[in-house]
Amino acid sequence: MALLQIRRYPDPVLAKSAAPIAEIDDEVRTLVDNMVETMYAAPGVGLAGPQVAVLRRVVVIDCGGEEDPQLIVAINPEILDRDGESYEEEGCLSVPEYYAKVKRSSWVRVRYQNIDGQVIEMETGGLLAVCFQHEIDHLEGKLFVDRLSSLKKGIFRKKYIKILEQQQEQL
Ligand code: GNR
Ligand code: NI
Repeated sequence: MALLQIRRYPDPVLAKSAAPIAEIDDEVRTLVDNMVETMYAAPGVGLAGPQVAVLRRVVVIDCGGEEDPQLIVAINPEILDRDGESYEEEGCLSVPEYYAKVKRSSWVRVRYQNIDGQVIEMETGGLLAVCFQHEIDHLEGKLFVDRLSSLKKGIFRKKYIKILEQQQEQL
């Protein structure tokens, strides 16, 4: 297994849409193993292909926490249905040190293939529903900061320039 480099905004790969996975072969299985390792090492509760510069429709999620890990590997994930509104603080491994509340659906029904190619349908709410929406956005080249109001996006840009500058100084 290997740790992958997580791309950060404004890396252009994060704005591209990812292609469906036609066949779950050894290459896909190795990618998934490396994404899982990278997500846990970060640490994060999710990771999508484009964040590691792989423009394929694969996401890994674990909203279970250290005590009770609940790994989900979702290939070609789709949101079939959604309902309600939630407004929770989000962060992103590709947008370090910036957090903001984002409007999402509070309930989703999703469909995906697991690592064995079985089609899974599941309904969920809470953090897991937010995570599915956040990760599937990555597959469309969308980041949570793209969902902020234009006023908040302006504030984000100013703050983020400073965050990046500070990180440069630390290198
Ligand atoms: O680690 C992560 N935490 C998080 C918190 C609230 C809403 C979404 C997330 S996903 C994020 C990891 C990540 O960037 N996935 O793409
Ligand atoms: Ni993210």
